[in-house]
Amino acid sequence: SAFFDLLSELSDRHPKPANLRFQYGTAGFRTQAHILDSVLFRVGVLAGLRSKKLDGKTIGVMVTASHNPEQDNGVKLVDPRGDMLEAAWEVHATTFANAATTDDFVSAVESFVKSAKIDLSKPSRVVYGRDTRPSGPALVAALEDGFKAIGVEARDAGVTTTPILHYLVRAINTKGTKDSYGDDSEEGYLVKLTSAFKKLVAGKQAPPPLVVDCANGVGAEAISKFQTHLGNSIKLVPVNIETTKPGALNNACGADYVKTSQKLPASLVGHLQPGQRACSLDGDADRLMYFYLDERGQFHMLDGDKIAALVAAFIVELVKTAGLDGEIKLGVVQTAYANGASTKYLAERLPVRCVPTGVKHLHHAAERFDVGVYFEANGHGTVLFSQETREKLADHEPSTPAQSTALNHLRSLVQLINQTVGDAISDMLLVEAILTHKSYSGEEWDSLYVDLPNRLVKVVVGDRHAFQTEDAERRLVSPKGLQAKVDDLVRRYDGGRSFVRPSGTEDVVRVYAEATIRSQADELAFRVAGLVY
Ligand code: 16G
Ligand code: ZN
Repeated sequence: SAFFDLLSELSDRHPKPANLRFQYGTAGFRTQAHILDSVLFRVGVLAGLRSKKLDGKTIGVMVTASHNPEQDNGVKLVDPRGDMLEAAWEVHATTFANAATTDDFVSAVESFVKSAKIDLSKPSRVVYGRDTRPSGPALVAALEDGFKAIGVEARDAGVTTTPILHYLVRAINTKGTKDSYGDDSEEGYLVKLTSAFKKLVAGKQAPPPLVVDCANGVGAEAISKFQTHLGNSIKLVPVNIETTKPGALNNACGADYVKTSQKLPASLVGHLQPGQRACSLDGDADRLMYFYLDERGQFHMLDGDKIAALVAAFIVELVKTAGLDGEIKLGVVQTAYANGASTKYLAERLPVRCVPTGVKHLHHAAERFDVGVYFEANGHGTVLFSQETREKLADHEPSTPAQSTALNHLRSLVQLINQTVGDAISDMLLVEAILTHKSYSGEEWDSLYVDLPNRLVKVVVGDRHAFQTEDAERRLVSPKGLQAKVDDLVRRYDGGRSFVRPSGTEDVVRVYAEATIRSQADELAFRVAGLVY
């Protein structure tokens, strides 16, 4: 047919490199940019088919490799509600990407269309964006060829952050309905979030300026647009904003650098004043890490766990003050990497659940609560308000001025928080609003609880798939007998905790350990790693 002829002709322009295997994993497809051309083309085709399958609902495609090096790139699909691609379709993405030739690809599409019962006469719509990577434009061109092959009505969101793209998808699909998520434009997003922030801090003294490390990525452009809308409600001081300087992206800066090296972004060394609050975004602005230097110039980091503690405690308090205690069920979702001290702090205040690593697991578990707070220690997270809760907040009649104020704050939080996915800038404004309400400095926020010393080690093994876990990755079921040995070691350390899990993004096994004393946490990690090796 004409459809498959065009598909075949365009596919020929994007041949798959031989001897390479691609996998749609937790972060979509992600690898060195120069081998991704065929993958982008095929993802364009798949996005179009997914839209047709969902009756023309708009699908999102984001081209980014987030915190990874500049020479990498990647691509991820976004489902109509703004959340991640349904897991069942990850397999189809992988199948498409690995078809060896154009003929193989076309027949893979043909048989998929049949088995998934896709009506090719349906409309298909996609909105797509990319980060600032130099490889972006060429990869987007390949993606657009994929759209062309399917006849997609494609909307180019240009260079944008991952969370803005997720927002756009949800806003487009809810446009004109009672669930409207906001105007379906970048301007709509900025207005929605910044007006909510201004309402939350109205009448309060603006905090001292906040230094924002933009990782030399797309967050830099977003931050400057935010500042325009925020006026003098808060002063942001963006640094690492060189989005066109070769090699600068995520280099010695950004949320991942700060978290893994537990250091200041290199450009801030000698420049950040003691006590001054600062935070880092990652390369696509969906992760956030706060930090400050104490009086002695010592570095302190406020990671995703600290953000979860601050945010959850604040919402618990507002719900109580609003007179909605008992009516709204709050909960927190963490992974095994959450610092034990954060879990203890949170569990004293609300239910805490632990799930396997990866945003989709956290997001789904958080949806089970009326208000679900989820954060990974690495700084990715958000808060989800269920439909019923949003309606309850909108309709509830307060009976005192105090109740009314708290209720209005909760309503503003619903607007301020990007509920489609973790959003570093939305989360940053959330943190700033809470610090303003509490008149907390970074140091006071930090003292909510004291982190247990911890250590993360990666171990290169023959076959990481031999390592299988249960209980949200906290225990090994195979290799047989290994968990008992880990347990044996852990028992010998005061406050000891350790787990072993295969990485989902690298060919390694990760070992995490914590203990009451620094040297013991290190020792435990290295001894457990010794068992794995
Ligand atoms: C991916 C996940 C992230 C997780 C990380 C763990 C998403 C969108 N991203 O980047 O949430 O923390 O993988 O990596 O789910 P690992 O399996 O190599 O430890
Ligand atoms: Zn990211």
